[in-house]
Amino acid sequence: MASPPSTRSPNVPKSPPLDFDIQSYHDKVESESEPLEEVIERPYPLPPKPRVNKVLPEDLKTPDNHVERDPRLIRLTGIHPFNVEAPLSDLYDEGFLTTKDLHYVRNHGPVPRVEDDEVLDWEFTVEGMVQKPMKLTLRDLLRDYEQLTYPVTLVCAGNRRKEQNMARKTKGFSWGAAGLSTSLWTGVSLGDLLARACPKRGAKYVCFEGADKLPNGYYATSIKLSWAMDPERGVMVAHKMNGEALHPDHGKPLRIVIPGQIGGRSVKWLKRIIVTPEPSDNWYHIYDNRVLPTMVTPEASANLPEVWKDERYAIYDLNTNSAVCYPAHDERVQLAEGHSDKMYKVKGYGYTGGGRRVGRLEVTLDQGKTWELAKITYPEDEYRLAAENDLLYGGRVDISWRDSSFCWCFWDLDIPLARLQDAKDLMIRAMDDSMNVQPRDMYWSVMGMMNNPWYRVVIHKEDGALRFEHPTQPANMPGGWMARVKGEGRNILNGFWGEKAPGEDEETVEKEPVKEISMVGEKVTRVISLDELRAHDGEDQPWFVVNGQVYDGTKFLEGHPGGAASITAAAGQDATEEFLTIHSENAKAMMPDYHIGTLDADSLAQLTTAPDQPSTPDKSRPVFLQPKYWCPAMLTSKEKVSPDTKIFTFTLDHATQSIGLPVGQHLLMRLRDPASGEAIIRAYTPISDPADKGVLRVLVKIYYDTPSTCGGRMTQALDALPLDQPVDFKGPVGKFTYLGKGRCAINGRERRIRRFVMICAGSGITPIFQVLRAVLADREDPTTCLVLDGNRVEEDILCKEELDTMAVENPGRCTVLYTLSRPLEAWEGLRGRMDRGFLEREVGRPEVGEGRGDVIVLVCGPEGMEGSVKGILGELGWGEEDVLFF
Ligand SMILES: Nc1nc2c(c(=O)[nH]1)N[C@H]1C(S)=C(S)[C@@H](COP(=O)(O)O)O[C@H]1N2
Ligand SMILES: [Mo]
Repeated sequence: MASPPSTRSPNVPKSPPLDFDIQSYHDKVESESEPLEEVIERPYPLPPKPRVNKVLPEDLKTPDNHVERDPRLIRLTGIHPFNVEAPLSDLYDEGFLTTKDLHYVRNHGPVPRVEDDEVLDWEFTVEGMVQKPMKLTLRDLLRDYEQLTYPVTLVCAGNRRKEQNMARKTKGFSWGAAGLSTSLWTGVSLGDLLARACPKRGAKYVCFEGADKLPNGYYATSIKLSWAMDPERGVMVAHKMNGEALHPDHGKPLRIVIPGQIGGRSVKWLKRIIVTPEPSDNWYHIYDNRVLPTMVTPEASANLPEVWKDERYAIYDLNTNSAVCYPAHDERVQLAEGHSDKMYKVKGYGYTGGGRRVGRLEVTLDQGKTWELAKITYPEDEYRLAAENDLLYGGRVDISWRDSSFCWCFWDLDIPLARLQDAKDLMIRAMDDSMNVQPRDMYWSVMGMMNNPWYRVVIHKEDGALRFEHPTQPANMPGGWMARVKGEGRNILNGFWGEKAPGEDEETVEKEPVKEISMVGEKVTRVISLDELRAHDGEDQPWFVVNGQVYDGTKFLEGHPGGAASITAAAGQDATEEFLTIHSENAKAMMPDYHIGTLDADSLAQLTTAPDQPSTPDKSRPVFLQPKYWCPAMLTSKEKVSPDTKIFTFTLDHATQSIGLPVGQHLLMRLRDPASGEAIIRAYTPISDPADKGVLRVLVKIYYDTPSTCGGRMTQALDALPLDQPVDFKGPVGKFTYLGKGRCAINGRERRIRRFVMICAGSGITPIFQVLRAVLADREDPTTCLVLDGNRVEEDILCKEELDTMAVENPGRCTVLYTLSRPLEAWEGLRGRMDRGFLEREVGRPEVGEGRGDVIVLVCGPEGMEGSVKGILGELGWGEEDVLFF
């Protein structure tokens, strides 16, 4: 009888694995496996012959320009990062084992580059709560440990997510039903490795960290130590896939492979194995691969760090799932007269998790009233027949001792065409040996993971033929009954796949109107190349791109509320992300007027994948802010200055680096939504002194959710951000600059003034404060300032101490008046809102004659306040050119 790998007796490796006289790891692979394959009759399948691929043209401009790929793969997240699945029929047609060519790929970022001659020297560690921490190379792993080879199906937790996205948008991209693949993996039992390191008492988890550095750190996650040590679980540290060294997309040179669990735990490009008492605290462990409760909306999830961190919502074992592969989507089957007894073989795949096994697969043709058992085949079982000493790719295959199942299975059922013709649809469901059965209805959740309702294929009868319609097509590909039903205004989640419920009256169906603002000019047909676009990357006739459309920003230069700088900063560039996150529906509705053409497809691909900034921004540069690209600064402290306001301090690249923000201008701050990775961008004016170096301080009022209103996405995400995390900045932007001694620049035009009236409310003080401080800091500046600051209660007044000090120290030049709408009795200052009476009294009418134009009113506050101030000042005779809104 064979025995499991020697997990608990680490010092006696079973078969001294490969007698390694390592010349080249790659030569080894060939010389070892090929002759054997010819000689031995193996009772189990071997992988199909892989193709020889090239680096694809679309990858050349990306950091993955060293990775050879198969062009059949469908890209799910644009060109980069590489997230792909094969066309479902192609995947099925390869059979039980998938080649590297069609194996799905899930890369959170660029693929680490490892040359062939570096592979054997690849170092990794086993550290943390172990008695013997180890640092070893792949060479050591090959030489000192027993090698194993067995098939494992990897499945991304997002498999079939497109269906969830159709029902209701989730925070994940749209996988079809081909987000899974099976390979023969060769490597070492993780249990063997850990046993040699001797985990200490109290150790409960094993964390894995990859070499891919991502926006929120290295990719890492964890599983339970007991699983890692259990031979039945089969967790492997793998260095070969289908007999070849790992393909770069699949972890070259070393990865974890965890059978029965979601792919997300199988860390690629493995650098560290860390034994810990707690689960991983890595960002990707917390904010990815979770099924949050179904009522948590995408918006709410952004501000629920405790919910994300709740281990009960982390996914480990896969759930039960299945899909139809044939008939394929849009397949047609001719119905020949008199041949109604003809059969069609319906077929597909099934899988489940945790080493369990699919025990039945059932087909219904009447929407679940009756079911029929399909035939199941389990090719994985053929490997259980391998001879005791069978070596494949240098690894022992023998798994006769193991009971668990690690792979997908196949099902098929012959159905008379006549029956298919009579049916509306065909559905499949799987049940595993724990009797976990796929549900009829989807469990929708924020990340759209583990989607596994009955897989439904609609049957259409057209011109003497049957046409089959799958639920969706991957990525943004059109097609599928879900899109069709949705387009008819019906609700996919009504329990009847969006069809009319029995007894339902057509009238009662509420249509969801689909409303989107068009940003393209109807008559615009011009096709624009990247070269033409790039010719307009300056201040003269700036062109920019949103959603692949080209806009001419020239006419915006003067009137743009964000100032000319934000247009010229976008010139020649793809501004989609910034534009869409900053602008209102109204702004979007104005866009057709400025639309001049469409970027051709190649140009767009180049533009959107070109790194938008130097890959290593020069950290020694004297000025932090860059107008054309985002630069990160570390959040190093948060200081509460009022019940809902904090000062966030960011550390710049070095102690003498200046911020680079002219007085009166703003910067853009970009955060990633913790859940989706979606960008959130807002403009802020820092509270830092422009002369400060090495740090940037931003005062932010946090708009918390209340029972009746949704708070601010940006401010809550910033508040939730842990310390020592990077935040991106870009700038400056803004139409107003204070040049000193009464000189201002408005939209680039200079103007001299004698007096500022500064009207603000709440955190609107920040841009005002910036200008006020600059005026007063210069003893020779004769400009006078009147600050009118409106708030609800005294503790809402921000920077009050600083403002009071400024007023006391500059009696002739600075007056600060606070007014409170809900003051306590003890309040001695002004009372009431900044209404007409107040403004008439404190600001008055503009001077006429000689003094005209000597005064500028700066206004900053909530939208409602700015609107009413604008109206009142207009009535008092102030011209538009004299009142500036931040
Ligand atoms: N280092 C690293 N490991 C990783 C990932 C990653 O982005 N970086 N993606 C994970 C996810 S979500 C999945 S589904 C699998 C996909 O493995 P594959 O690309 O080899 O199919 O890798 C996992 N391991
Ligand atoms: Mo995944």
